[in-house]
Amino acid sequence: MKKIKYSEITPEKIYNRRREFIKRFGITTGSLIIGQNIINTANASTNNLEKKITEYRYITTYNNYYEFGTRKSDPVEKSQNFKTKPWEITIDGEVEKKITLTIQEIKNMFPSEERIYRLRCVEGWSMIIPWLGFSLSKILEKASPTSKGKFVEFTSVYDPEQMPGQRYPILKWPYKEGLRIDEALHPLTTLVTGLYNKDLPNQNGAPLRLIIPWKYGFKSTKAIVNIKLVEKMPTSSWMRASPKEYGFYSNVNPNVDHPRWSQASERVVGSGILSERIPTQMFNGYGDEVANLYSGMDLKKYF
Ligand SMILES: Nc1nc2c(c(=O)[nH]1)N[C@H]1C(S)=C(S)[C@@H](COP(=O)(O)O)O[C@H]1N2
Ligand SMILES: [Mo]
Repeated sequence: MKKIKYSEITPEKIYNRRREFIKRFGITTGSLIIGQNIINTANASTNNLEKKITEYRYITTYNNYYEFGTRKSDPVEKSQNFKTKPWEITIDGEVEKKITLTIQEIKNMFPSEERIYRLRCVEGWSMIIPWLGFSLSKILEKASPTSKGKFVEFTSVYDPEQMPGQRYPILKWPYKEGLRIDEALHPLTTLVTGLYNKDLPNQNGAPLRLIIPWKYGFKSTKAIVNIKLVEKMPTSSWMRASPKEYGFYSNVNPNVDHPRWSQASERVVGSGILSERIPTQMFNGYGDEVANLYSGMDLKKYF
């Protein structure tokens, strides 16, 4: 076997060797990562994505994170000294039990598992990312939402000293997003603690971010500090900035164009020299799991 230099051992190499090991010995992902088996229903539809996982270098250098600047290279360049320790997350609002947990407490209480999901950005590109995380519903259940908790609002950290982008009014800071309670409780809605089997890099939203696989990427709030149950539909930062372009639902939908461009296809980041474009799928390919959340709704109106 060829000897590997330390400098060659990228997170991607470690990840691929682990997968090779899993394939050969038939050990499940869950048992290897966290010492227990998890039957992961949320992962049922992701198996066919495995072969096409986007390379680590693209996932971690081509980012949207306006707190660190609007260029794709800003997050990796400007977030490396961002402090994610100590870090607390509060779940409050319309709950019976308000809770505040450190990121370490969250990691201990809610074991992360691998979830390979496609991230489809509203700008028209996508990546397939091996996230580490757990269903948001797990942590919401602990707080016991009251019957008034009809929506969930997510808030990112506000720290202009560390986040140069927050010194400019590009968006209303802090970054906010929202989900309907049934969307938030759906098992695919994931709180992410890592990717490629490692902690989240700062540029991808450390220490805790969201991923909602059937919605455009901007719904996936990074660096979350507060999760609030609320009675009324929250106004997200993007809705506030441009309500005609960004709706509350923002489900991936090839039939509803952005006012300034088509949403019918997407460029797969890192898929060769002539970056491949593929047709965008309704609900980003997760329709079997989530279409029932919107039965009877006009998705052109509720975009
Ligand atoms: N706090 C915060 N969260 C954010 C953003 C942001 O600018 N600030 N950008 C969003 C957008 S537009 C996308 S496409 C995804 C990108 O996630 P990635 O960089 O991990 O691929 O993060 C989303 N979450
Ligand atoms: Mo995005």
